Amino acid sequence: MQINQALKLSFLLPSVYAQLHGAAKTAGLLYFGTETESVSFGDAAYQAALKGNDDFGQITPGNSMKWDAIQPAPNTFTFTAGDAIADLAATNNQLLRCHNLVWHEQLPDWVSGGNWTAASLTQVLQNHITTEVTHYKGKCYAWDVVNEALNDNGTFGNDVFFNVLGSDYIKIAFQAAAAADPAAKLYYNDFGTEFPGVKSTAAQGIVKMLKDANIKIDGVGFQGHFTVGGTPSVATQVTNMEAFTALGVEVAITELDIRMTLPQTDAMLAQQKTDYQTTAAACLATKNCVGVTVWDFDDKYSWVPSTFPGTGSADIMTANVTKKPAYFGVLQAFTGTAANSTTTMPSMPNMTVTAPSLRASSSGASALDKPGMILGMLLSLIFAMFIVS
Ligand code: 9MR
Repeated sequence: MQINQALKLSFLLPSVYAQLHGAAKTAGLLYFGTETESVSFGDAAYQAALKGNDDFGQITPGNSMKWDAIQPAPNTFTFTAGDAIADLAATNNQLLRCHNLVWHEQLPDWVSGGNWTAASLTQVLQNHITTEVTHYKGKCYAWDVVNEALNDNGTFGNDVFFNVLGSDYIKIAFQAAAAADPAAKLYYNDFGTEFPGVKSTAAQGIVKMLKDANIKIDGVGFQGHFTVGGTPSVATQVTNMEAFTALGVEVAITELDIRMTLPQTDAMLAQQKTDYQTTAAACLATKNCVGVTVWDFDDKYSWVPSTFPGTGSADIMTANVTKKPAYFGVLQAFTGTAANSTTTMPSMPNMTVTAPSLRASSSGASALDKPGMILGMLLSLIFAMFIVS
């Protein structure tokens, strides 16, 4: 074998790291991750994809840490399902985003239909948050403390918390969470806030309200439940996210999926690829956007078809764990490879030079500081020397 052939081959080896989480980290993000749930525990192909290949460095429980799962009856706490996801993250060495503490959905009737005074509901809210956050203390990179508090027109939703406590319930929730686990990043999480408008402005108002009251809030999550062809542009998403980071919080894409009207066509899959790439690139281009989470990676477990009948195929892999064009759209956003390529083997120059230049890294670390990349380069060198000798 000629030396130049050996060197060419050796450059392919680090592309083992060019899977989604590895590529996200190399580009300067903290993680690429996915929502998951225990319904998939017996699915060997899914579990292999979840933990293998360096695709997912972070997981979020879809349901098992929500109020109805954790405290279905007054003072009856059931952590079994949530613990299973926390244990999975630990086993797979994945970051855990914990989701969520206060939301008007998946809230048991004893809370939503209770006859509360401000004092009694405050006590219930504090007890729920303190007990749950304490239980998972040290395990959650972040908590979605309050989820979807806003209507589309930017006013507060009329749930039991707002009706009894006004917007103070948000302050009470963040204060309780901060006291129970000071190290966890505390997030406000919502949808329809991914682009400038009244709802995004109102979400910025929540950040300001907490900051003005000296209450800890660390981040804002943009869910990103988009439709094919309806994803805001990179510039729109970056401008929007920067309005939040300017307030002193980090941001993340927390529930990305991009649905289409069925049956799917090649054209829609191609547009979906562009849309995923757009959103991943927007996070990468935003200083202090820490990561991207998809709301499951495999169409088999998507919430979309049952909620929006006639639509689906919203995830980056098919129901039999085959990578769709959208997978490669995300990968290309992180590696800086050509938008029309579907290769899993981006070249070294693109990984080391192009991708980091896309992002003003909050950590200031260059791609060459990353352990995975260094290991990859060492492997390449050893491989090249072996072939040549
Ligand atoms: O994925 C969740 C699904 O299994 C539940 O049935 C649904 C109930 O509303 O919640 C889904 O997750 C939601 C998340 O917690 C908050 N943002 C919207 C998500 C999709 O509905």
